[in-house]
Amino acid sequence: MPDFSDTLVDRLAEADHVAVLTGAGISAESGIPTFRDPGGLWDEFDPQELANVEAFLDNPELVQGWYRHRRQVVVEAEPNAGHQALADLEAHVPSLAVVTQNVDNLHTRAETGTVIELHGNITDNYCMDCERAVGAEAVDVAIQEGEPARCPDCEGLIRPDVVWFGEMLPADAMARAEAVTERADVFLSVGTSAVVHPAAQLPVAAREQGAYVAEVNPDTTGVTDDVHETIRGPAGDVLPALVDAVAARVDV
Ligand code: BV8
Repeated sequence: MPDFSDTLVDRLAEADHVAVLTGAGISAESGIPTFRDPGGLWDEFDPQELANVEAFLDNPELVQGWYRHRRQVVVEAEPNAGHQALADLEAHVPSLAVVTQNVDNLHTRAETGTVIELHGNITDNYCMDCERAVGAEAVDVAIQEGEPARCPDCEGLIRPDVVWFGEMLPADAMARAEAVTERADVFLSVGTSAVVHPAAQLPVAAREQGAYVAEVNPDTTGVTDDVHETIRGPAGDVLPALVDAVAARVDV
């Protein structure tokens, strides 16, 4: 049985506003590799080679191919018990917001009501020049022909609608994430190494404004020293048990 405290269950049962920051770890049990774990995405590739504009312009076909591969993994993946537990939690708290660093769409596919995507979404692509949206199939066809995928309107390079290193996060998503963090009574940090900023700052900001902050992760992270409670375990085990405990407390 995952070892969370009665305090956390009580705080969640009494909370008006709950915010949850998620990272790649919540999708690990859906078969999507994380970034920094052994065998993760960065094991194969150096982030400087792939997740930034310079790398993309230097070798668009490699980066487009990497995202195409990741899109295929994501499309074949299913939300797991951890995603589902967060969707279920919505029935037991007045307001829940999931702020995700993930680009895999799995919180949305688990039908969580409020999902704030800080780093974009891998299913969407757009032209770097005219910025029109371009379907993933246009990318797939071009790559199969051994060419970088280009915009059907202006021939500009097509890129995934994700935030690369050195790029600003979408202003509206960041503003919404800061707002739900600011008013949270309870803030959960789930499945993130908490090394990428500005997302990694959110659990710290939550604690500073008075939220009860707990972390769900098999390992220590960049915010382990900043949270009130650390629950060591996989999200797919911890979150369903936690939501069951909250439901039992709320529904009495
Ligand atoms: C920006 C692209 C303005 C999309 C990604 C302040 C301080 C230091 C550095 C900076 C700073 N401000 C800005 C920076 C620079 C940089 C940064 O943070 N660098 C770090 C690495 C030092 N940030 C930026 O460039 C951001 N832009 O701030 O613009 C600016 C710019 C320059 C300079 C100043 C200001 C842009 C950040 C977004 C970058 N894009 N990816 C894509 O291809 O997906 S980052 C990448 O890491 C992913 O998006 C991912 O979401 C993100 C975070 O990783 P995690 O999700 O945490 O995944 P990770 O593998 O690391 O950890 C998984 C965890 O899960 C582990 O802890 C593991 O134990 C756990 N786990 C495993 N299994 C389970 C589990 N947990 C639960 N259950 C399980 N079963």
